[in-house]
Amino acid sequence: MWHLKQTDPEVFQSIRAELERQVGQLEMIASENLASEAVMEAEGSVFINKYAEGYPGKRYYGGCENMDVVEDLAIERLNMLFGSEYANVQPHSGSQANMAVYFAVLQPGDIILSMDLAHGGHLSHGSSVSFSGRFYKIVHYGVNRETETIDMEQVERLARGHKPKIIVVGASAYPRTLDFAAFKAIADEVGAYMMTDMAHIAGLVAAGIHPSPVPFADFVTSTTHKTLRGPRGGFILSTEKYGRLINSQIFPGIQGGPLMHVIAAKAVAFKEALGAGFKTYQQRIVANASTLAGVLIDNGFRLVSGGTDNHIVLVDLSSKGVTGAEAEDILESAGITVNKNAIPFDTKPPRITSGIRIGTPAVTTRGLGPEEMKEVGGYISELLSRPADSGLVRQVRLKIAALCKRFPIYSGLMESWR
Ligand code: DSN
Repeated sequence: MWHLKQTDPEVFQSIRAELERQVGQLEMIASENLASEAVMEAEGSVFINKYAEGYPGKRYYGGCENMDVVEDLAIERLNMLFGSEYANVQPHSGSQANMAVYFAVLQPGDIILSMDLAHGGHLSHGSSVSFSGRFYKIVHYGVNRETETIDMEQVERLARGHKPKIIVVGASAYPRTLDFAAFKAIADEVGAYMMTDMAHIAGLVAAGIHPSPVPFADFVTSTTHKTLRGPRGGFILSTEKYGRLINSQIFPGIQGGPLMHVIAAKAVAFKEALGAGFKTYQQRIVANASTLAGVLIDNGFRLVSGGTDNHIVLVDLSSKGVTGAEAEDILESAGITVNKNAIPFDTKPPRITSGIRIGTPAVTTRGLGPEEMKEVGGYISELLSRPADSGLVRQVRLKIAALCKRFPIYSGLMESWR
């Protein structure tokens, strides 16, 4: 990184400090992961210089032959990964993937039936502070107060009563399996489109660990950087029938030039996901989350829905005398990064919350397994049971540092950023 070090020492120093932070702590934010060096090389390549508005073979700029090769590769690999007919790999993010689907099939004021953000949904599924809540009429379903799993009777009742134009299935803080067939039956009954936003579980779906929405949903959207472990970005899957419509809504509908360096990195990540070790990796993510959940329950913590089927553990801290915000700070001081998260029916505001969301994709990428999850779960339990004990924080920090040394990441990068 000689050039950056010479020309911009401030930015060089920030990136090196971030590398050291990622190397020296346990990343347990459920939506984050550790992309491979190959993915990062593709994203940091000369593709960053190129405009390629349009689609392969139909560009508005000259010199796009290498762009076409890579975008075609990304599309082919993505369709192979999910068994889909059509893919668009240009969305800059999951929100823009969702926006393109809404723009494709909805008119302003149409009704979207989606999961409430406060129960684990997502901003772009109709939150009043997002474009989705400003352009459309939103009806929310949520989880059952007892089971804390999606209340399918409520979904059915709301769908029959409101006749939504689209039903959105997907969440950002839901630890249980989604029943796509049940949603599809409801969507068909009321004549609604079905869109699944599988951003969180895309890696699990690719590996066959979570049922696939592809056979059921008219549109499947996702990000590429969560369990799928690619660069930051989005994509849309559908059938050929909707291909032209979706393409035109992404470009020129809501985006200009595609980020071709990111599309190159997506292609690399999709190849990795098609590779031999990916299924085992996803199985280990789920096994690690399950072990962590078990340890927390054994230590007296209440988990939303009582456990997990996927990569997410949502912990209710309300009986522990510590808020989600405080827990996030304590764990971060000890070298474990998580995020505060509302639990269903939370009485605290979003910046405080009664819960934390813990995820296992990144620590599993590092190589931690169930034995280490027992160790880490023990530290989390101790820290949150004795939140005022600063000596304990220091002790755990040293243990986490030792664990990180045992499971190193980005060793080559550490050398090149010295
Ligand atoms: N912000 C992401 C998450 O943390 O789940 C969703 O977009």
